[in-house]
Amino acid sequence: MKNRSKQRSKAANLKAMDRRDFMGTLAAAAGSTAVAGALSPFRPSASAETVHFDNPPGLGGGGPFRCECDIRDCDVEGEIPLNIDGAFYRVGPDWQYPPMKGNIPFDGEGHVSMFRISGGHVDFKSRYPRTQRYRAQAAARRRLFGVYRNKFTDDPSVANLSRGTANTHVVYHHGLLFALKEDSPPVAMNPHTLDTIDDYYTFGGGLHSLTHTAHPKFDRATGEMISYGYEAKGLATDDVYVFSANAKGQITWTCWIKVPYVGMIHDFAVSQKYIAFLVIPMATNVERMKQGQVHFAWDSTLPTWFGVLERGGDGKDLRWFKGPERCATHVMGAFSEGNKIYVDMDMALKNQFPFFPNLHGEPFDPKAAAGTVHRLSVDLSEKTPRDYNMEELYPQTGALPRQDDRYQTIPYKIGFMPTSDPTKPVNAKLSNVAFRPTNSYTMFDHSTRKTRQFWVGDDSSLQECCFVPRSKEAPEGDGYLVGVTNRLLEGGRSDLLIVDTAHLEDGPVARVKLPFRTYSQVHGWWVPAEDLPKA
Ligand code: V55
Ligand code: FE
Repeated sequence: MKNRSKQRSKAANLKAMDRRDFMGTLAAAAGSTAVAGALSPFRPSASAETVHFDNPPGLGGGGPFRCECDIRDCDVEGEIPLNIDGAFYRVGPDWQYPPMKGNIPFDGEGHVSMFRISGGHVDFKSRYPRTQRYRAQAAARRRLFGVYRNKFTDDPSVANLSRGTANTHVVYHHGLLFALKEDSPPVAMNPHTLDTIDDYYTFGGGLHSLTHTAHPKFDRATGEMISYGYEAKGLATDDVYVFSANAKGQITWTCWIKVPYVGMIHDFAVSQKYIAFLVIPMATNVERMKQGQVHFAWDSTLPTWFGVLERGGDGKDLRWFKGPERCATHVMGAFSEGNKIYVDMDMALKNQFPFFPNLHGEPFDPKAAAGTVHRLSVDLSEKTPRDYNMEELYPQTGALPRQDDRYQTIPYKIGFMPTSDPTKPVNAKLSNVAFRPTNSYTMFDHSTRKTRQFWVGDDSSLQECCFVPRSKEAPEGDGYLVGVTNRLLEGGRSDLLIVDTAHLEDGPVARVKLPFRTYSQVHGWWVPAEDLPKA
């Protein structure tokens, strides 16, 4: 061995080494009993079986990605403005193991990625949060959890573990990156390394809810994070835990409230004075869960309920206002004026999720699932309103609305949303694409009700966008939109686009080209470099 290696060039030695490692890894990954004992220190457990993904359900197509990776200095086309310094985080479901039959895209393991942008350079990193679920399954080398938010379908060995996938949103507070799923407490990660710090974060023991939303809100003036958990005392409980954590992460205010019926409360609204919840007919259904089905079914016989309570109170002032069957998941922005609260959400007539079944057997209706931006409001000085008000603000259809996040909780006028413009062409080579791609980012100005539009072109589909202020004190909405797009003529290969909000119509100022198609994002978050802890 020694003699032979002397005769080899350095490069040849390296090659041989690579090959040996590669073979060992392959054998281990395959979990084949025939070779694993001989070549690899990793012995598959007795229950291991071959891992094979047979076209599992996913968001946006492309199949599971599963690759944790680091790229120093991504390929950039165009010029990244030098005033952009910070990190764009994103998360989405990315199956760790082949899912159980009947499972849905929303149950894949969360995979977090970071585009660290500074000095015109971009470094990319991605890691799976080490949830309790991820680690148990990695150790067993197989799936141990059943279908979406249904503990009745789990392997008995995981009965005492958190089911959280951390796949829905990433936000940053008191030095920690939180990967969030609404059925479990936050998973805390190191914002530089994406290493998992705590797989069940309770704010130092202060969190008395078994769940935590994916959509906390941030009050820039106080540094507070205002948040909640629904089904907070366990499966199908009608309890909601509402709380605020100060800039140091200490929980300083909490209250408990009850909902009229138990349904999905995916997002909420916080103004300076009030907190509001919308309960939608995506109802928790334990009976169906016991039959092996997912957590929710759409019950078209149910109304929506809009609940409002005062921030900082004991929750006893909570009032519920009724509305018709509607589906609404995300808040663009919210504010109060005197005793009035205004909440802007994308809203559709019926179930917007084809993979959550309709309880009464109605077929999924894509037309009734198209959402537009609505303004919900109530005047709390009126003694007897029974219904909340709603107004459709714009005709553009889309989902995943955002705002300039510096304006969370305060009066705002600028919103953003990925939209599908039916008047724009689809590339002729994409005649096989069954859906109309999300082809635009629309910017909404509520002060004029005027809109502006970035059209991505005829060959791409956009994921959620996130706003980056041009500078710390830049006017509302003045800056950049960042978001990942899939290049459909290149197998869906992913670019991060940077679009200047002052020149939306002119196309991206820079395009960060990833050498692969990454998993689809649910939500993303921007953190300015000055807010990050020292590395
Ligand atoms: C949403 C996403 C979820 C979920 C519940 O967009 C609601 C809404 C990715 O998981 O579990
Ligand atoms: Fe969401």
